[in-house]
Amino acid sequence: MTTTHAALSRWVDQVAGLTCPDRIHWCDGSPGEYDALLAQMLASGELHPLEGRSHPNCYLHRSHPDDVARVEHLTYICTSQREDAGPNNLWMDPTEAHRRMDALYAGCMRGRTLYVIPYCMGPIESPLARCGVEITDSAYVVANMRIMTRMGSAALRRIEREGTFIRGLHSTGELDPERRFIMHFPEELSIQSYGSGYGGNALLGKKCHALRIASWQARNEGWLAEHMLIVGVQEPSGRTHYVAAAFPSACGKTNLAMLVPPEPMLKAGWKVWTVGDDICWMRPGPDGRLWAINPEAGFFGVAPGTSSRTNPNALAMLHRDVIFTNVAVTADGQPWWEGLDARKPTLDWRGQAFDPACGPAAHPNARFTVSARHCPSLSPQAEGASGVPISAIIFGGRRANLVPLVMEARDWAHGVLMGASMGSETTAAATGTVGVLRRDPMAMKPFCGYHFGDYFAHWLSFDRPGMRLPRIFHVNWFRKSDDGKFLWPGYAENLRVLDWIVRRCDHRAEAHETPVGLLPTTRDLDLRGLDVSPSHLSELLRVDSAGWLRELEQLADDFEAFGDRMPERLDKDRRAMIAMLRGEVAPARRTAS
Ligand code: GTP
Ligand code: SPV
Ligand code: MN
Repeated sequence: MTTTHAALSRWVDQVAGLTCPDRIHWCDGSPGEYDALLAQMLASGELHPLEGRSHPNCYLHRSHPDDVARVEHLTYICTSQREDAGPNNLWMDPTEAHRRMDALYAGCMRGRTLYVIPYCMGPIESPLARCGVEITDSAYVVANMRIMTRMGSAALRRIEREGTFIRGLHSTGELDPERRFIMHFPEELSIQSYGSGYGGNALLGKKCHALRIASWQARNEGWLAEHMLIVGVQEPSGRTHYVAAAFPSACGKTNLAMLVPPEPMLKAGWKVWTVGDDICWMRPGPDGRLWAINPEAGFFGVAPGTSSRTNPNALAMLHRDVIFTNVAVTADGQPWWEGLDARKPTLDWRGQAFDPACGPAAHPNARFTVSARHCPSLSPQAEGASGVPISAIIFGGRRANLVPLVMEARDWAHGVLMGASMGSETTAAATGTVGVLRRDPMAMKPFCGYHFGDYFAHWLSFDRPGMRLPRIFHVNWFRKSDDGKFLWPGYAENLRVLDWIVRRCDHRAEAHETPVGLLPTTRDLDLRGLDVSPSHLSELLRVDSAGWLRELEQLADDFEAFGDRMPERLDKDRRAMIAMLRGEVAPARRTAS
């Protein structure tokens, strides 16, 4: 297969001239091609077979031990003006970045195959979808891209029809952390990645295209590209509200996206439909609502913690047609990770005999790659060309202290402030220290392809006549007691919070005003059948004024660091909250809407 698209054909020739591959393969996305790739990787040892009766067509990939997560310290935005990348990104001059990358790419595919992967982010017929072409020398990347995107001939036909596409060039290189870069050129609509074969560093359709480059395009074109799951929350009446939620990496998006209602709510007729688990593209429709698609076609989910108790829908997908990365293996060849069950694995994620003294058996950022078609809760709307209308946007982080279980923003601007002030403890999804609190606005700190000040201003710009904007909420499933235990049971029980949220959207639930936002009391939540002590519940819904004053004062420094492009409105609202917390303005009243 080649192409009628002259510019694409020229680019492939030019990359081949630089990288000197032995072979060039244009990916058509067919089942036969996938099978051949798997067979080749099994032969080369890039994949290991798993037990075939319990896990048909499931394979294990062990990445290089130094290449197990995204590398934020090696990820750059290369714009002609440094200021456009903002203080939230590492920046490199595009000429310098190209010089470095060309040097790394020179001859790097000798002895290897150059794969050309045409792909579409979003349902292939959707006007909200966008295409790209990734060139890679990794068969593992091709196999993952086939699951995660609409890849192959149909995408190529769309690219030939439309003309435009994002150019992504990836080479595994030597997997040397000293020779590793993930470069983005938003002005050229291109991405260059070298030296990592892992997830978000190498599957360029995901974080590089669908967030960093897409967020840049979205700003220019009046839409939003966000690190959000999308779910349909169906009430017993049959009414479904679509909700988008931004939580940082490894903070619960996949789990919320696939939630199975707790027993009493299941019996009452509640149902949660999965549209997406990681990325959301939203655009105002003619009706003024935000319409959202999931640009992905599969899930690249965190394995540790996934069990029949926490996420039965995910577990149900993990028995066939899965690529596992960096999980452990049991004596009978089944994939295993911490939290799955009480068995003991024999091999750890490195492929060595498991020794509990040497750390967890599965890498904390071990992942599964599986097609969305296998998801038992997949929404019938997930393939819809026009997307789904969003009723509520939720922000949330991993906060052991201070931040209540749920609160609602007073208005859109206050919601933007809630998103901009999000903090979360770092996780194993990126290399670096785990468990450190950092500011992660809208869960986009690692993914916004431009200046955060401009990004917040873009968010604020949606508040204009004719728009019917979603309500904005903030949640925290991760509050801990003094003895280090979670106060809230989380997982399925999070539906009790979604219930309040969707009733708020329909003016069917009460809330009381506090300086930090609108909160429910225990009476406003449906807590029937829930086993949480009254003292824990009141702690979860308490507003700690002294703690919030400290938080909002610290926020001033972070906002200042974002520089003079920060919209004044956010700081004005921040100061107004401080005034309320100090009792200079009284907020307390009850509201039914
Ligand atoms: P990325 O794919 O990295 O973007 O992560 P994600 O946001 O999809 O996170 P995911 O749902 O995979 O959850 C990450 C970890 O948080 C897993 O170990 C989960 O078991 C855990 N987790 C998810 N939801 C909850 C919850 O409600 N409460 C608690 N305590 N843990 C949760
Ligand atoms: C994340 O880190 O937010 C992920 C995994 O979803 S990765 O694809 O590596 O970005
Ligand atoms: Mn993610």
